[in-house]
Amino acid sequence: VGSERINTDIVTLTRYLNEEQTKHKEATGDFTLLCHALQFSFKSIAYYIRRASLINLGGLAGSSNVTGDDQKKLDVIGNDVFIAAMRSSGRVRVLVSEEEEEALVFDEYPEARYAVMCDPIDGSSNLDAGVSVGTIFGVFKLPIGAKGTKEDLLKPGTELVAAGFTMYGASAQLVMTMRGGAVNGFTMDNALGEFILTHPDMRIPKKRAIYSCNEGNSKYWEEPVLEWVNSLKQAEKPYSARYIGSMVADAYRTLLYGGIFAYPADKKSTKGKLRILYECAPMAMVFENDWVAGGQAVNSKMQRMIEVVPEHIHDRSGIFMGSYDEVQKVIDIHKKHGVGA
Ligand code: P6P
Repeated sequence: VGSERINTDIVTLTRYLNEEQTKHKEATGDFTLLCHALQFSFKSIAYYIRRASLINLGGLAGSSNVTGDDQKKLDVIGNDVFIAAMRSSGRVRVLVSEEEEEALVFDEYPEARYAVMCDPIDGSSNLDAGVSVGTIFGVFKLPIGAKGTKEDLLKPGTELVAAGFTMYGASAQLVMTMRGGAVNGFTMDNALGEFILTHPDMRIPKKRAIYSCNEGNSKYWEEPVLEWVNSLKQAEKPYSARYIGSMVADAYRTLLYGGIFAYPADKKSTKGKLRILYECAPMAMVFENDWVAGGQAVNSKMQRMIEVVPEHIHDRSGIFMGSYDEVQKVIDIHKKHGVGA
């Protein structure tokens, strides 16, 4: 060991959650137990993804999910792992998953007070190419007396009590935030089997000349979007283009480096591609939760993404999210075209 002392005061996710609970005198511990079940599902999915190519979990499972994506074997396993972890926690009443057409209601826990939505393995079409995929999740607390139906999830992101995502890259990176709290990043230490707090209180840079969108769709883009992208390319110092095609990977880079990620609604996908409940709303909470991280997230009508209410559990939206100033550029151009406030 050199002169510097090794940090032995490690903050694991488990410790962080337990300490957070002590800050809320009225806490019953239910939310903490739910978060421990979330933590277990991330560790378990990370395990399967890491072994996928070794135990032939790559490739298609031969089925397709409600939104028509070809289901990869890992999608199915990730979904099963997530559902089992939420159900067995005994703290979840109703669960919406990208992989399930209907909401799952856990009747065996009529007193459970939480509703969870998730995309167990988002970006899975990239799996065989070794591109980072992730789990995106959000948590609502149900009102007293709620029956636990899918309508309990048709709420704006402003009502989320927690949201975040885990990116399965070189190591598993968890980014999560709780209502009114900071955005914290945790890195999985495989030796310890623990998520370690490595990025406390994440703040997204106010601006950065990086834009992230699939320009293969530009033929279908509306005029304001075309003008916005062109303005970045023609800037005195042109922007860099970075697009991975896996939302959690593009989101994580944008959160760390700054810039903007966009998946606009367009003439082909008039409601957009990304799903409100388990992609757009959780990401919006991470990027602008009470403005803590300092970013912005808006839909294609320039409404705050976190205020948008889905019409059904698999409803979609356009989204622009990232550095405050970069999203403001989009808002200002749309305003010039009469779109938005
Ligand atoms: P495209 C992955 O399928 C996903 O849902 C997101 O993770 C990603 O941001 C987007 O779709 C990529 O879509 O049309 O660019 O391949």
